[in-house]
Amino acid sequence: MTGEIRVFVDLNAATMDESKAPYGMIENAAIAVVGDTIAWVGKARDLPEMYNVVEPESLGGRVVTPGLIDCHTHIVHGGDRAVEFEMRLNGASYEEVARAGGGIVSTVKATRAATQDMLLADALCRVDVMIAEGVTSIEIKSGYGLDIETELRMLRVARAIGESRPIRVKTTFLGAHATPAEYADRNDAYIDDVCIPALRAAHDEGLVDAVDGFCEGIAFQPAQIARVFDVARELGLPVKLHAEQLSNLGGAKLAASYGALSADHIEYLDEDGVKAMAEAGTVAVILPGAFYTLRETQAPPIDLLRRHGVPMALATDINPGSSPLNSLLLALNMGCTLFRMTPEEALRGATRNAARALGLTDTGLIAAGMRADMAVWDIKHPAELAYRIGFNPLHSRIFGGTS
Ligand code: DI6
Ligand code: FE
Repeated sequence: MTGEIRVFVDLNAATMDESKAPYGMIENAAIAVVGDTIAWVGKARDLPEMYNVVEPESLGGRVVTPGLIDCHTHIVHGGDRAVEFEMRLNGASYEEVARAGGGIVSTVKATRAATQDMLLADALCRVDVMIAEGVTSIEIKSGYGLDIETELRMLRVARAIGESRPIRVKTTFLGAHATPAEYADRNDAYIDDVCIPALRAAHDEGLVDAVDGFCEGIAFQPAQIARVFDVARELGLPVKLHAEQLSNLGGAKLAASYGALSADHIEYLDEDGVKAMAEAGTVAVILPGAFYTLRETQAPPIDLLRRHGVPMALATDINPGSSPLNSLLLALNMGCTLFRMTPEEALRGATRNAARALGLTDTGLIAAGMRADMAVWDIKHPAELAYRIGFNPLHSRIFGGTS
């Protein structure tokens, strides 16, 4: 390892290492960083002599966690759906909203009309809120273009976000998010004419890190998702899937059969699907924001996931319709309060397991060899991160070893 050496002391390190105490907690710890990599972490009294070459930096007894990771976002999009939100609360039905041009259709229209610079400026406002909450990695999906050019533009914006801010971006192609108006009732034709060609073009341009789909009665059937996943496999891209959000079409089982990184939402997941995910090592991404916004009643099977050892991640699913949730900390609180996850499960869901859901092996954990992506908090116990509602105790963020 080469680069500047930094040594942090007077801290309690919630390393999230599962083999240690709860939260992988090391009290009265020290962390040595060389360049952008964690070189050593342990009790301060055990700090190796070789790191006594620099003036240690005191963190004032604060708690340090891995940088937070939001592993499921639609943070790039045009426009917003505030008026639709108001219509619904004034009694309009989902159908009346749709007839008035609401729903995903309205976001597609706004996204197609926006330039790359407009989409970037809009998204950066939301990304800055995430950064201010200690997020160091974020996943960003396409899926509001639903034509080749706009899907590519969304992914170019996602890449530009990673170049414009101290945050790591993993992109996901979500052409199979919805069928655009010009292909109404012609889902298969849309998959053939637009979705798959857009995926190939995006891959050729180096814009795609993973491929996703929306497997639901109002979106795409498993057989249609499989056609997109077959192309992803041909291109050597990992897959993930919006599955069992509103019904059980066997989406999670399909995703697991492709060795998916994750199956997301999964409110209607059954034990058969849980077992398939466990066998495939597929992460369950829990998305309380959509459940809360849509006032759903079917919670994801947290106990089944625990029993079968399926890793659980937690994310905002920030999108202008079903989950306009810009706070990963609030998502932690929702995961606990709405779905009865423990605060430790919630924090692991926004660090170690969120990294797993993105196929990242060098972050989400404070350990030697991992990227020095960390968050320093004005809290006494890590449970405070899920406990408080609408409170951001971030003191400072370290991204790639730099504050
Ligand atoms: N599931 C959802 O809840 C969102 N997309 C998806 O796959 C809905 C997105 C929107 O309402 O704009
Ligand atoms: Fe989503």
